[in-house]
Amino acid sequence: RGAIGQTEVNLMKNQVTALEGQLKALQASFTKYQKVATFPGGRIVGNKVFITSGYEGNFDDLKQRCQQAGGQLASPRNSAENTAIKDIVVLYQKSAFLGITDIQTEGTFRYLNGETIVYSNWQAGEPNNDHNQEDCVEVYSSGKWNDKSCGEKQLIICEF
Ligand code: 293
Ligand code: CA
Repeated sequence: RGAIGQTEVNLMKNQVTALEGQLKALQASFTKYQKVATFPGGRIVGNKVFITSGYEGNFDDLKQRCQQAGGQLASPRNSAENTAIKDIVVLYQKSAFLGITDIQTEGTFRYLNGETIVYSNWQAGEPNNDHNQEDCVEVYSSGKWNDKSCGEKQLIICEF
């Protein structure tokens, strides 16, 4: 187990220089793709990207389409994420379904993975389970939430 020689040091210096170049290229490419992802109906919050295709459908349809694309229905965990979703609702002038329901237990709203929600932004008087058939959650252009029948057609917003 000898000391690291000059040859190894020079090899490593070359490798660091090569990696620096690759990192710079990757950063430039990433910056470009962030612009692509946000034009015009996308929003980036932290590591999450929220985006719509403009498609409208019922909850099961939208859930399936986000999953098929490798993401999931938008599931805001804080106000910054909710604002990003609201911005997209305003842009498309159509309410959107979230990846949140109380299908499992009436009155307990959960993310699609079964975790109970850590953040909410209900409109006053909601959730009211109107006609005893509202297990899904729509976001209004105000950003406020309303529980709504899962069979209604809403705007798709996925998160990746
Ligand atoms: C009722 C009372 C309304 C409310 C509505 C929604 C339906 O009609 O004030 O806006 O329910 O909660 O999801
Ligand atoms: Ca309601």
